[in-house]
Amino acid sequence: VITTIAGGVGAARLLAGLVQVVAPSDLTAIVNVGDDLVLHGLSISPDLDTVTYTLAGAINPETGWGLVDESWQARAMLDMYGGVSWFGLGDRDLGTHLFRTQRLAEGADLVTVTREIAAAWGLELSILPASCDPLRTMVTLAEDDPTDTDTPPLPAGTEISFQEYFVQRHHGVPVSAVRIGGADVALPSPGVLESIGDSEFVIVAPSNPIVSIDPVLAITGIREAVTARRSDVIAVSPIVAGAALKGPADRMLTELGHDASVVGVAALYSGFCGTFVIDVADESRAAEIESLGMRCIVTPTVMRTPALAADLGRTILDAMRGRS
Ligand code: FO1
Repeated sequence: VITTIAGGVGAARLLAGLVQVVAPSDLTAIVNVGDDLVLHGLSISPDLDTVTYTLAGAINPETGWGLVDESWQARAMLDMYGGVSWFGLGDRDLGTHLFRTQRLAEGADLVTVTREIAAAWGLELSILPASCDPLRTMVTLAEDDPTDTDTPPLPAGTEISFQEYFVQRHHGVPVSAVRIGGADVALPSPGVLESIGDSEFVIVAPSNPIVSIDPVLAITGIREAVTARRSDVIAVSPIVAGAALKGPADRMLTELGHDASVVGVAALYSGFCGTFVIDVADESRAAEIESLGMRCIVTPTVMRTPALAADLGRTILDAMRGRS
């Protein structure tokens, strides 16, 4: 088995490449749940759903989240009532959250419910929430955030949830700190530590290091389990030529005092990761990465098409299987 530590869109694309080159039943994805939220009384797990929908070929290709062929009647009703509609839940997607919420209320754990959802989509890879316990990534605002049409103003120093930062405030306000709420008491889901320990190798997907990968590693025992496999851990940089392909990873790195470059990410990962994959655009930085004690692989990493994602998957396999 090959285990991938995953956030949302970048991880989902890589997994969609890997299933083209490895038997899906040999793949396990350990997925971030720090972005999860309860809204309208519903348990919503965006990264789990992004991975599931992408591998099912049902993701909305324009947004990278939510379902294709979506309609928005429920959201229109919320707008009519003056309800909470900043977090866009399409009608089809709502069915997933209704099912998850009901099954959790019946006493099923998040591993079971995630498996049921993946099975209904016909997926053979194993998608594991990093924890079944509540984990909440929280963001502290570095500056006053002025009001706009639908969000109230907030003073610098206010801590808000990840989705309030990412979606409600369009990740447009600088941050001064990120805290993974609940990480000190959350336990890894059943099977997570075993999967990391027993895998042929572990892939860290090109996801946001601070709000996608770190919330997984912050759960009791996971960072240690990954570190114990350091020489069998390969990470793909989410930063290419100093910029994030999607989302605020580059700005967040800078705001939190890191270098928004492949070298900055490699420095964050060097303690638990032995091989680091960078894009050809960053080739000139390879020696700096090797000076951190990591093997550096230079290859096209931008997964614009499923074929390019498969190529990246193949490069990762060759890099980890072709070692002496
Ligand atoms: N992202 C947005 O930018 N706006 C939304 O309204 C939104 C709704 C949403 C609903 C379900 C879901 O699974 C994901 C959704 N996302 C939305 C994406 C989500 O906020 C991000 O993909 C992640 O949490 C970051 O990895």
